[in-house]
Amino acid sequence: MKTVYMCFSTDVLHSGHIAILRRAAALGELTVGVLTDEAIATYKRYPLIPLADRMELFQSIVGVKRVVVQRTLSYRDAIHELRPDIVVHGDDWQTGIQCGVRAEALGLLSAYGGELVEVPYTRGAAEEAMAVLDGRLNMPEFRRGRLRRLMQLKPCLSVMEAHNGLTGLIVENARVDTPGGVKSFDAMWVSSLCDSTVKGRPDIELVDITSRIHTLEEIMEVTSKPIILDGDTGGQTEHFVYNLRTLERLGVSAVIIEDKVGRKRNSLYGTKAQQTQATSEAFCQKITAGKQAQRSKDFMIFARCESLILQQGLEDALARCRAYVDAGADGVMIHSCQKTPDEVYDFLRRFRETNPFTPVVAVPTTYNAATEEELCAHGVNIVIHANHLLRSAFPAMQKAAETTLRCGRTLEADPLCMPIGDILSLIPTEE
Ligand code: SPV
Ligand code: MG
Repeated sequence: MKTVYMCFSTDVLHSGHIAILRRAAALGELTVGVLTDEAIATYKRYPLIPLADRMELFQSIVGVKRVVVQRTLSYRDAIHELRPDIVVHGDDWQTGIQCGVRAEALGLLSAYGGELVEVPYTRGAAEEAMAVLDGRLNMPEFRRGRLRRLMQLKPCLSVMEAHNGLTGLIVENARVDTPGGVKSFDAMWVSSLCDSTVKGRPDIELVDITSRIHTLEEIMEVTSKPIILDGDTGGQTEHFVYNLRTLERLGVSAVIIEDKVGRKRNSLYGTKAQQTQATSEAFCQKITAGKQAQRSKDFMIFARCESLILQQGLEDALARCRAYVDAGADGVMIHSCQKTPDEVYDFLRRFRETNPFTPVVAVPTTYNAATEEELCAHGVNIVIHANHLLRSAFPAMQKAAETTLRCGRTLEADPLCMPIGDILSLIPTEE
């Protein structure tokens, strides 16, 4: 009897899956691989049902001989360990993000005479129902808790800024095939710098909460990934406790507030701009009040420490961050505007002595030679790429404007632009 292998990432079984399982079981002795939560989270939404329960689900299906764990999207380990005569998969992986995985599997199978059987993928009523379920993932109750859950799954999250619906879609859908597997962003950062700049306003808490909420709504309307809001100073504590409940209700996963008072300026000015740090006590009170006001269990408040930005030294940063955690902060953000990550690494080395598990956020805008992998190895749990979609778009727009002015027509600007056909089909309609 031949041995057959199939791998599943789904957490809701429908008639289409049962049909393909029956066909696979008819080919021989069937082993089902169940993709880990971490592996699924690398290329699509994280599963609603955890791995152990999904394994049980498949174990109970007639025709499934055994169930194993598949740890990566790649079939390499499964094929090496099981050497199946046949791998079965839907033919939908011939294109799209999984086509590299398919090519690798084909190569590995052909090395020993194994065979790939592809079953036509049809989108029936059950798949439509699944799409509706997926569509519900942007509902606040699903989205809000997803950041906390991702932090439990992965040692370090990769977060990109989004400042409107379109950039939200870019962050939501960006995927790359790397030697380490398929990569996508884990969450979105709604930056005060970008949200202000895109409105032509300075980053001084001038764009009010109503406007910030409007930006959030625009992004949330078209995406499902978790959102971290840059809450600036959080404003007055009396207002912060109301505003954070609004954020919770919208489905924001976390707000990061910084320990400054008065006229807030962007941190990347360093000490060039006059800024005042809040007292540790006052900021702790704000954190505690926020945590007490919070209604959902999943929402998080991260405390952002500006001591390194304002050159107050490592000891001040450590004392403050420890106090902020004691006051109830779910994690800390240590910001730096140095060209190298050294002071952030020094901070982490010391901070981890007392707080081995407290989530730490870093924003490597100025020290961006440091990779996510390096930052993670030093103990960073969330890496925020804080302004790069806005900063990359602006030069292209400026160039298109100047080219048009210079030439008195737009022909010469065409190479800078997306083709009209592409822009028309960029946002699919539902009919
Ligand atoms: C932002 O993106 O608005 C931030 C990060 O607060 S920074 O610009 O580095 O201060
Ligand atoms: Mg900001």
